[in-house]
Amino acid sequence: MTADAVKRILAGDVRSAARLMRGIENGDRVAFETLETLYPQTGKAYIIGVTGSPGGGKSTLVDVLIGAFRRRGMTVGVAAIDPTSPLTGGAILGDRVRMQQHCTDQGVFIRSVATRGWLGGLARAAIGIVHVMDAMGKDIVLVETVGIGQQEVDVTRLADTSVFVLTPGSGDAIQMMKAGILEVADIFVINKADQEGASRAKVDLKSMLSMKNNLPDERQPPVVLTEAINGRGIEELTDEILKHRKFLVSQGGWQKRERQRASHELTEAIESSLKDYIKLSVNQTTKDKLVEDLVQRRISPQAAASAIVSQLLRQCDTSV
Ligand SMILES: Nc1nc2c(ncn2[C@@H]2O[C@H](COP(=O)(O)OP(=O)(O)OP(=O)(O)O)[C@@H](O)[C@H]2O)c(=O)[nH]1
Ligand SMILES: [Mg+2]
Repeated sequence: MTADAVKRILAGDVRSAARLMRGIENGDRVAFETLETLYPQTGKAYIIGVTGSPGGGKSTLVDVLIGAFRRRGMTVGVAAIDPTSPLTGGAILGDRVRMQQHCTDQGVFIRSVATRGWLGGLARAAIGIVHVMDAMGKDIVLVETVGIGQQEVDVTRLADTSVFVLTPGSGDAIQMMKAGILEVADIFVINKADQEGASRAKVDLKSMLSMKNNLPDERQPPVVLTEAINGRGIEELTDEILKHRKFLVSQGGWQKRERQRASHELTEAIESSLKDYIKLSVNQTTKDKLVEDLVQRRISPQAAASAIVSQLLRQCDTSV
């Protein structure tokens, strides 16, 4: 990408940004180089993660949140991350349709991110796409992911405020405890509050939260009831998000999250560089021979890996 394209992205140009994002999704080297040029211009956007179980209403919620932030004069970027296989790409289409009402608004940029098969690639692409939206000058970047598990924890590391969405009577609570969500989410939303059991779910969740081992000055995450389909509770949710931002800024927590994010990204970058290095450096004949040894049970996978790593380290030693 040219210096001109970088300039256009910084000025908020949608087409250049979309092209760069496509490159990032495809793992294109040039795209990642462009991202490096943009990196010094990032770090200004406020990143909000929206996670929760499938079908809980995250996209509908994001859609109405876009409206709420726009009414408060903020520009918004949305990265809807779809970890499902390309064969079941329905969710992406659904998101596009659902958020279509904003497609003529210059202050909104929506992008679906599909995986290219492996999770590490998804995380890397998602972070890259958030950086591009940040560089475009979006005040708020909303990141939507599906599922309960490790992935939320990862997205939480990426977000300044993480919002966890559950529904009445879905039995998500136990899963959440298992996945450690209670510890990492900043705001809980019980969406589909028009359905039975919403107030009960709120009481249960609040009592679970109060049983956590809170430090005396630790903030209790609020629980907000919403009906995303008709916008009920959205102003309150927006207020809570902005309140959390204020809290982070006043406590120095924003810088702390920025630091965590940078550290996480550094680890990812090291791992991905090492993977690339290993792919390029391990001699195919050596690998084939070790595979044969494994098949014949002459060596264990761990011992084979150690043999390769020692060889790589020796190569490094002689090259410096
Ligand atoms: N009754 C009710 N239905 C809702 C509400 N919010 C969303 N829905 C419906 O729930 C369904 C799923 O909504 P989505 O916004 O696609 O949910 P999601 O969590 O993004 O789904 P995935 O991304 O596929 O995991 C849709 O049919 C919505 O219309 C709500 O407040 N009340
Ligand atoms: Mg969705």
